[in-house]
Amino acid sequence: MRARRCGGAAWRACACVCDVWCRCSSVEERLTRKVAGKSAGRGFKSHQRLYFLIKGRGSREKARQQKAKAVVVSGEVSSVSAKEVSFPRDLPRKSEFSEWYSEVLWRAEIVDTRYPVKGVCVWYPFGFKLRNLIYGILRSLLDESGHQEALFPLLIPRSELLKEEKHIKGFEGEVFWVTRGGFEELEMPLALRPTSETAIYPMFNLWIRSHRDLPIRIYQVVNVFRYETKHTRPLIRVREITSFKEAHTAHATREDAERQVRTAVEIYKQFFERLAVPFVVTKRPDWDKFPGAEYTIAFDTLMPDGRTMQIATIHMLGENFSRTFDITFEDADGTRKFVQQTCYGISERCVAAVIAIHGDDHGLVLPPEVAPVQVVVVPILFSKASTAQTTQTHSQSSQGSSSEQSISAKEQESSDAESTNKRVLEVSRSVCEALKSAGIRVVLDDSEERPGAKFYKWEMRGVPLRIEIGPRDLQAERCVLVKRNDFQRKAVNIERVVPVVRETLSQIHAEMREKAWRKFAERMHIVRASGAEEDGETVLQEMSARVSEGGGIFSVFICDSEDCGRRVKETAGVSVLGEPCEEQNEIAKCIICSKDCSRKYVAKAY
Ligand code: PR8
Repeated sequence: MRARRCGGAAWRACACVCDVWCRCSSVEERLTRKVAGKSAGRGFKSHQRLYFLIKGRGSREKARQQKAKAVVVSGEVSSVSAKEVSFPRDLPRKSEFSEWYSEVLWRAEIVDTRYPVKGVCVWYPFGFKLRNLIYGILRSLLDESGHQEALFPLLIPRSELLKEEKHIKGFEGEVFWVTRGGFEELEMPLALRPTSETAIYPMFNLWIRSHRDLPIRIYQVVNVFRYETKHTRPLIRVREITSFKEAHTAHATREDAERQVRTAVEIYKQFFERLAVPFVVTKRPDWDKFPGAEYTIAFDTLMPDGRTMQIATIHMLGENFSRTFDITFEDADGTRKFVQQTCYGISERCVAAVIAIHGDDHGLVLPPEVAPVQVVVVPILFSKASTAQTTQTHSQSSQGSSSEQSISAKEQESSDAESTNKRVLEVSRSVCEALKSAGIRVVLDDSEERPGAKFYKWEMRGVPLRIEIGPRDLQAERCVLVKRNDFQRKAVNIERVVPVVRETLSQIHAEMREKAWRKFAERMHIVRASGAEEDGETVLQEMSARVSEGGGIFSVFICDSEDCGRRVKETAGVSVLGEPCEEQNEIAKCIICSKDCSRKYVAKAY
């Protein structure tokens, strides 16, 4: 039976262009099914469908252009042999970032975008493990600094959501509404939380009575929904943010709330350092702050295409929400006061940043601390064919003659090869066990695939370290370590494998961090101060040219006004990120209006 073809977003995203529910869930499975001529109960008849199955998520146009190069251009699926399949060596180069990014997401099994709702995706188990390891760091940093994890409802009554005027003004265009329950219209429509201030603060109103209840520092990791109208992109701009870590705090004094803002900045710095993700920290312009905040501090990183991505924000709410939700406490002197509040958030963009910043032409490169598999052990065995061939020769010759002499030298070789293979496997297993006992996430790949295919698979998944053990290594009692970040190899005595692996994993982190920050610094452009109006024009032109050459972050004199922010966007295509949070003492003329001002970072932003 022919399956229904998927429509809308799912249709565009569908890897095999057959139907959205084709269930070819993993890369290997797709390949196996294709080779076996099966398609999970769905018919892949045309060569073009097969092409998509092999090649993945290219556009139809791309498929047409490359058809001449396709592995199979006609005929039935079952006629394809595994050897003929060029998949999956054709990952787009990282320099074609957009294509590379979407290919890597499914080839490395991070998320599947075929779910038939625009802007939402499904985490594969491997991707979810990566996500959980990353969020594990965040959770431990928050727990260690006095935060407590809680969980609030997804649904927010309309009356609560509308209470804070500026907040709702900022979010009204992004809210998904639940208006019916079964057959009945709801008396009070319910919003799917776009963020949880208006779910949490009515409860703060009930929980906070006295100064002894303060400070409160809670966080939750939940899904929130935002009806994004801009182009959606997996993990980067989604309508269901599945991994929204939001922290909310309440304090007795302004100073304590300000201190909390600084603490949050420090927590986020540590978090991104552990992911080896470089960033700048800026205070957003007043016209671009979080709806309902007094001010917003943001972390931005630089993506490979030269655009910045906001990866975290910290908001000083002051008394804006506590006045609206009447969150008061009795101070030590008996007076009633409004609490001072802050909130700060991070989404799955942190996972996107890790993928985008460290990945290369071979796929993911993961920082060891968050890699779901930190080490893969690949035994290099004599091929099955070479061991089986001689066995076959033996049985044939035994049928023809019973002579003892028919046991050839080849047979001897075969049995030697088999016992060497056995030994290689034993040593590989023991290396694995030793690493596992040392708390290292290790996998032994003793599957039937050839070493090249295994290398490819684990490189795509960003496994930081590969250990190869082959027959020659056995004699020398060593194994070979291959680092994913630079493919450097080194031979290590098997006895010393655990400490050397540990050292090498930390070395990999340090090297990844150094490389990421170096590349980041290379794309930070300090634009000289302008003295006159003509200078401003030149600066805008130069910036505009640089943006199209490769982007980056520009440090430039521009004032705080929204008009100047809009002008710079129109003329040079860059947005104002904000004022760097590090100390600044330089003042010069705004490149647009010539007023005195401090430096701001500007960039083409996601
Ligand atoms: C708050 N309230 O909500 P924020 N897809 C992926 N990530 C996103 C998206 C999206 N559509 N929109 C925002 N983010 C505050 C703080 C509770 C916690 C990411 O703040 O609206 C961005 O990285 O600034 C953003 O910095 C972060 O969520 C927090 O969202």
